[in-house]
Amino acid sequence: MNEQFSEHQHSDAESTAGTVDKKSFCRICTGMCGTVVSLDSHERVVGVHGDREDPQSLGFICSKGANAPEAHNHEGRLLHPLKKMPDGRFVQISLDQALSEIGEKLAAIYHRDGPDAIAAYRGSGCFFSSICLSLLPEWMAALGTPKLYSTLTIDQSAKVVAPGRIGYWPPGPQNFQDSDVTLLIGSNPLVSIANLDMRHPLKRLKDAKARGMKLIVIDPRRTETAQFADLFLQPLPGTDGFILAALVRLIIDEGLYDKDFCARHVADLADLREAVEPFTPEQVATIADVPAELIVQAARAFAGEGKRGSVRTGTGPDMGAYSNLAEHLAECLNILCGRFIREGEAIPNAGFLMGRGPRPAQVIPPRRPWEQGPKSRIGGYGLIAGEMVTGMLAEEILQPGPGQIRFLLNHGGNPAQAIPDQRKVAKALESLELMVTIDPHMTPSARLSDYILPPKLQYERADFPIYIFEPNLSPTPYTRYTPALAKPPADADVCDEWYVLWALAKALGKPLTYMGQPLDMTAPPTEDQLMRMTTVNAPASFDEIAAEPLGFFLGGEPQYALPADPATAGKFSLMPADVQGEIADLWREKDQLAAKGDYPLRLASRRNRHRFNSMGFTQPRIRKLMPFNPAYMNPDDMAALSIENGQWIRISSENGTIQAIAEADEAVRQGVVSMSHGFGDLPDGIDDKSGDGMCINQLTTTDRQRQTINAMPRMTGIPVAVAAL
Ligand SMILES: Nc1nc2c(c(=O)[nH]1)N[C@H]1C(S)=C(S)[C@@H](COP(=O)(O)OP(=O)(O)OC[C@H]3O[C@@H](n4cnc5c(=O)[nH]c(N)nc54)[C@H](O)[C@@H]3O)O[C@H]1N2
Ligand SMILES: Nc1nc2c(c(=O)[nH]1)N[C@H]1C(S)=C(S)[C@@H](COP(=O)(O)OP(=O)(O)OC[C@H]3O[C@@H](n4cnc5c(=O)[nH]c(N)nc54)[C@H](O)[C@@H]3O)O[C@H]1N2
Ligand code: SF4
Ligand SMILES: [Mo]
Repeated sequence: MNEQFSEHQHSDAESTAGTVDKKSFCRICTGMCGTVVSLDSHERVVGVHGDREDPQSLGFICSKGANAPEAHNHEGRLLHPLKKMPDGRFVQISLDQALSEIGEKLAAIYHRDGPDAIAAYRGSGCFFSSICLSLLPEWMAALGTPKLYSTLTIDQSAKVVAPGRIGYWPPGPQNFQDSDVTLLIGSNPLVSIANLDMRHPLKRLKDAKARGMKLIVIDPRRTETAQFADLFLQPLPGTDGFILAALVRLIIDEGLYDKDFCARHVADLADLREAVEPFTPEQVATIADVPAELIVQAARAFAGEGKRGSVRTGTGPDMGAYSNLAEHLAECLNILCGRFIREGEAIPNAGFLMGRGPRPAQVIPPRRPWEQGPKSRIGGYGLIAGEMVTGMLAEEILQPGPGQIRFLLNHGGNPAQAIPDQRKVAKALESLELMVTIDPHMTPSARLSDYILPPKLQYERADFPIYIFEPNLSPTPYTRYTPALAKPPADADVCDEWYVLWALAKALGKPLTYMGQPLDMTAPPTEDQLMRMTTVNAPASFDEIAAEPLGFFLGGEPQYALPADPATAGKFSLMPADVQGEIADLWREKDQLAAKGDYPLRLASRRNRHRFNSMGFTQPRIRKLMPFNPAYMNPDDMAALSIENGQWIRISSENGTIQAIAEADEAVRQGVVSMSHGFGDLPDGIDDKSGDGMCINQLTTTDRQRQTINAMPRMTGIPVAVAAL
C-alpha cells in the first residue's frame, strides 16, 4: 500500500547541468498540483516534480503528472496537422492550409444546412485549458448553434439535475476541512483526486481523520480510500438509490434530522417520508447485499445534532440505472441534516475567476432550466448546464432530417471510446460530413476525423486552474497564473487551440467574444491578451495574480452568507412528482435489478491510477505501467468460473461482448467485475488481443436505460456474464 500511495517528491528545485527549473502547475486533473518543471537549453520539458513549496498540493504529484516530460516529447505525439485522404490515409499539411480548408468546408455546411448542422464535443483536454473553457461555448454562440456536447452528460450531470429539481442554497454545503463526518459514495479520491479535498488528498484525509473526522464509504470495491473508512458498506453496484432511501427513512424516523432547518426550508418532508416507506433497512439489505445493521450504523454516524459534514458522491451513484434519483436522495441527506453554510458564517471559497456574487442563506427554489430553451431533435431533452445531452449525440448525427448534425468539432475528447454504445458512436462519427479533432494523439476518435489539429501541450501554454470547479479546488479563494514555460519541438506546427476557434469564426464571418468581451476579428488576439481577459470577473487584477508565483490567495475579510431575501427565498422540494415516479419505479424494478438470469455479474466502473481516462495510451511509460485494462474480479468468483489469474475472458452484456484479462482482486466484492473505460480501439472485432484491451462501451447502450432529463446512460451496475476463453 505504501508504494501505491508513494509521492514523487523532489527534494529541491536543483537543476542539473544545462537545465533550468521553473514553477508551474499540472493541468491533467482537478488536483492542479504545483510542479517544478525542468527545461533544457531548447526550452523543452525534461523533468517534472511535485513542488514542496506549493501551499496547496504540498509536494504531491502522481504518476500521470510526473510523466509529463514523456507526454511532451515522445514519438507518439502528433506535431503536424493531418488531413485524411479519400483512401483513408492521413497526410501532413500546414496549419494554415488545414484551417483554410476546414473554414471553407464548414462555411459550405453552415450556408447549406444552417447552424443546427454544426456541433462540438468538449472533452477533458478542452475543459482543462482555461481559455478554451469559455471560448468554445462562445464560439458556438457566435455561430448560433446550441449543439455543444461534452463529457458532462456522460459523467456526473445528476449533480446539475438534482439542484434543478430540489432548489439550491447559494452559500453552498459545509466544508470538508471542518467536517465531523463525510459520507463518500462511489468515489475514490485517493486515485481520482476528485470529490474530496483535491490538494494532496491523502494528506488532507489523514489530517481530517487525525482531528476526529469519521469517514463512511459506500463502494462495491474496498478502494484505496475505503481503507481509511470508519464504516464501510460494500453493496452491489447500482443499488445506491435503495441505500440512500433507507438512510433517509432511518434519519427521519429516528429523529436525527435538523428539525428547525427542515421546518424553515423544506416544503414536503412528509412526501419524502412517504415515498421511502418501503425502503426498510432489512429490505434494502437484501437487495444491495449489505448487512442491515451497517445501514443503520451509517445513518446514525452521518446524522445527528450539531455534526458538520456532507454526503459526497462520485461517478459510482451518478452512473447507475437510477443516477438522477440517487443524486437527488444524496442531496436530501444534506438537506435533512441542514449541512449548509448558514447566515453569518464565512463562505470558504465564494469563487475567484468565476466571479463572486452575493450569497444569501436561503433556498433558491427549483428552476428546472432544461424545461426552457432548445431541446434535442431526438428525444426532446433540454439543455443541461447550457449543453445538449451527449447520450443523444450519435442519434443526432445518424438520423436524417432538418437539424441533422453534419459537422463535429471534437475538442480534446475521445468520444469514440468515452460515449456509451461504441459501435453506434463510431458509425455516427464515421458518417459525418466533416469531423475535426484537436488532440495531440492519434486516438480512435482522431482516426475517424477528416482533420486532426495537434495542439500545444500544457506546459507550452499559459493557464489558470479549471475555474468552473473553483469552490472545490481550494477552501480559500485562490487562482494561479502560469506562463507558457516550454517550447514545442523545433519543427512542430502545433496550434494554439483558441486560434483555431478564432480563425474558424473569422472564416464564417462571425464576430467572436471571449469572457463576454468582443475580440478584434481583423487580427488574432495574443495568448497574453486572452489570459488578461480571463480575469474580467476576478477580485484581483491579472498583474496582481501573475505576480504571485505560487498563486494568489485573496486576503481580507471572507465573504459571509447574507441574510435571506424574503422576496426570493423559497423552499427545497424534496419529492416532486417526477422523483416520486422514479422512486416508485426503483422499488418496482428491485427484483429485476437483482435478477441474475443470463447476466449474473455486475460490471462496475472505476478509474485507474496511471491514465486519465484514455489519456496516455501512446506513452511508453504509461503503457508499461498499465499495458492492458484488467477485469478485476473477486478470487472466489474466478474460482467458481474456473478462471485463472491473468487469463483471457469474455464479458457479455445485453449490448455487446468484449474480451479482457482477468485479474484477481480481493478488494472487489463478489458478483462484480470492476473495469475502467478509455482502453481499446475502434470496434473492429471481438477477438482483438493485440492492443491494450477492448472498449467497455461496447457493453453499454444509449438506446435504452437512459435517464429522463439528461439522457444519462447506465455506465455502472451493468448486468454481464463472464466466461473463460
Ligand atoms: N463506460 C464508461 N464510459 C465512460 C466513463 C466510465 O466510467 N465508464 N467515464 C466517463 C467520464 S467521467 C468522462 S469525463 C469521459 C471522458 O471522455 P473524454 O474527455 O472524451 O475522453 P478522454 O480520454 O479524457 O480524452 C481526452 C483527450 O484529450 C487529449 N488531450 C490531452 N491534452 C490535451 C490538450 O492540451 N489539448 C487538447 N485539445 N487535447 C488534449 C487526450 O489525448 C485525449 O484524447 O468518459 C466517460 N465514459
Ligand atoms: N487516475 C485517474 N484520475 C481520474 C480519472 C482517471 O481516469 N484516472 N478520471 C477523472 C474523471 S473524468 C472523473 S469524472 C473523476 C471521477 O472520480 P471518482 O468518481 O472518484 O471515480 P472513481 O475513482 O472511478 O471512483 C468511483 C468509485 O465508484 C465505485 N462504484 C462503481 N459503481 C458503483 C455503484 O453503483 N455504487 C457505488 N456506491 N459505487 C460504485 C467504484 O468501485 C469506484 O471506486 O476522476 C477523475 N480522475
Ligand atoms: S494528481 Fe492530477 S494534477 Fe496532480 S500531478 Fe496527478 S494528474 Fe497532475
Ligand atoms: Mo469525468
